Amino acid sequence: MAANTLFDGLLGGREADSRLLLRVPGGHDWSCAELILRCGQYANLLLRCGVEPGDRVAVQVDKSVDAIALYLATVRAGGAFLPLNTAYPRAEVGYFLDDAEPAVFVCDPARAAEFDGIDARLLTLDADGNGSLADGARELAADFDNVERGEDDLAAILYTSGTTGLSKGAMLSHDNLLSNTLTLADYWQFDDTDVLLHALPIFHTHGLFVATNIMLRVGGQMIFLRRFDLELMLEQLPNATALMGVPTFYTRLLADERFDRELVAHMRLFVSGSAPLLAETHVQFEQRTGHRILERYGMTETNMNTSNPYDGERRAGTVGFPLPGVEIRICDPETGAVVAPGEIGMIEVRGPNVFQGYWRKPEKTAEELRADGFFVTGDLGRFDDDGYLHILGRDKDLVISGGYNIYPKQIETEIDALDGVVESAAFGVPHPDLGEAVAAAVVLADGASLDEGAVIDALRDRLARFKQPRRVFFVDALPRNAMGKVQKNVLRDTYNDACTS
Ligand code: MCA
Ligand code: AMP
Repeated sequence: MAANTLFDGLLGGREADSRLLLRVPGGHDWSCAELILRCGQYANLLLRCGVEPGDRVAVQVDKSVDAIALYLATVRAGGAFLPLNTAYPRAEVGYFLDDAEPAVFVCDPARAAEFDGIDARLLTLDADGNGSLADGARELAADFDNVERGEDDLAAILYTSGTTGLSKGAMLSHDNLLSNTLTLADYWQFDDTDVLLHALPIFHTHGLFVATNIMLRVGGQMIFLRRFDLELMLEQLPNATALMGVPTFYTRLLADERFDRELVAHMRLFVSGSAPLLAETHVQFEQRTGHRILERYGMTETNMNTSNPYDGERRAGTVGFPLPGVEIRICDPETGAVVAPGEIGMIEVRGPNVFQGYWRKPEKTAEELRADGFFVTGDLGRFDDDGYLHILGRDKDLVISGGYNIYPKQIETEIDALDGVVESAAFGVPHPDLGEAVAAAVVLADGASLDEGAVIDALRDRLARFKQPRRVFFVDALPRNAMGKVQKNVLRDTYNDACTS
């Protein structure tokens, strides 16, 4: 069998492993062997569809075990897996299809008509595993001789927005993903006795490359929920040993009195990431459950960079230490020089986890990936005297809402395009459930009569719901500094309680 770094590292040689891998409450439970069989059929279908090494397979489907099989099939077939948030409307998906030029695009059957006439081969897959993907694969052999792929070959492209407002495809190699999986599985002490309650979406790093890859690698089980559903979470927590989530998971659980010490007495680990976990949530969680949440820090371009320790002190409000094999330095954002110990600066990362660059954007890659291999994260931080990394802000203009990253520029571009709008500024405001939510300040042309509802309505087909402003304010002029730059901090202060009062 030809070597395929990522697939071999996650599931290699386990074709006969009949242990349960994925438990789907109310649905079918999957053994490891069954997953590999389905994956083999999908890989055969992808080759029939003409997928060649390095080709992109773009996927916008609901969370399901079949979607995991499709991810693994793409990797085995030598392709680059390109998952897309199911919340993206046609207009947003169009950008990704144009930019990535996938050989195959898989979407929900209910949305297939929206994609009539696209250049890629169109297949469908619904949340229950039905659609033309399954139909086409059903008669195909499950045996599949992996397409040979080495450490540096492309395994996935994940889009992440930039300050320009347009998303860039972060190219992740087989070894970027596998090396991080091995490091994390070891650092967090996962093994085949673990049962992970999996409620994250699988179109982002956290749910796919952290949670899923680790569990595939160690041969533990996942209880696979379609989404975060509080009742199901409370029902399933007693069956799990570990949970990975964004801070909203933890604040929602804490808001329910049934979430108590007894319910999670047997749990081994709670991991939080993708957005800052408030120190008060950390403290409240420990008081309620006796467990200390383990917070870690990562990015689409780098997978995971730092983590609080498994055995040592998990320090609230910090993201812990650089992971083994990962180097972190703090630099002056202007000059790039390393700052004095304890000083605040730009967080830069180097290691086997750091991506290969942005898809077809060498100039963007050169801006963010230094010649010596350090990646400029756009996050500001400092190390404390004990070596814990604190994230203190962002140099990049970014809103993190419920763990989803939203780049204001994209929202501003859409609002500015509306008739009657002179200019706009989008910014984050505190939100009790989502951490932050998007608000916008808009300057109207003389005589224009747009109101808040009309602006939000106009964005409905243009932007995913989670990116749409929760509040829109009309102003005579945007606050600017002497350089003419919009002062988002002033807007944030002015409208600080827009989503809390
Ligand atoms: C849903 N809505 C949102 C969000 N999610 N709005 C803003 N931000 C969101 N994150 C919208 C819905 O469309 C709906 O709109 C309304 O808010 C309420 O939806 P609700 O049913 O409460 O939402 P939900 O389905 O329960 O989802 C909330 C959630 C979910 C559980 C926090 O967003 C989630 O699973 N987030 C995880 C994101 C994640 O995996 N991030 C990792 C990225 P309406 O009411 O108008 O219909 S990877 C990453 O960041 C890095 C690499 C890392 O370090 O991990
Ligand atoms: P993404 O755009 O999805 O790659 O998200 C990466 C960004 O999420 C990072 O650059 C940080 O700004 C943020 N992030 C991830 N984990 C944490 C964390 N534990 N604390 C604060 N911010 C985080």
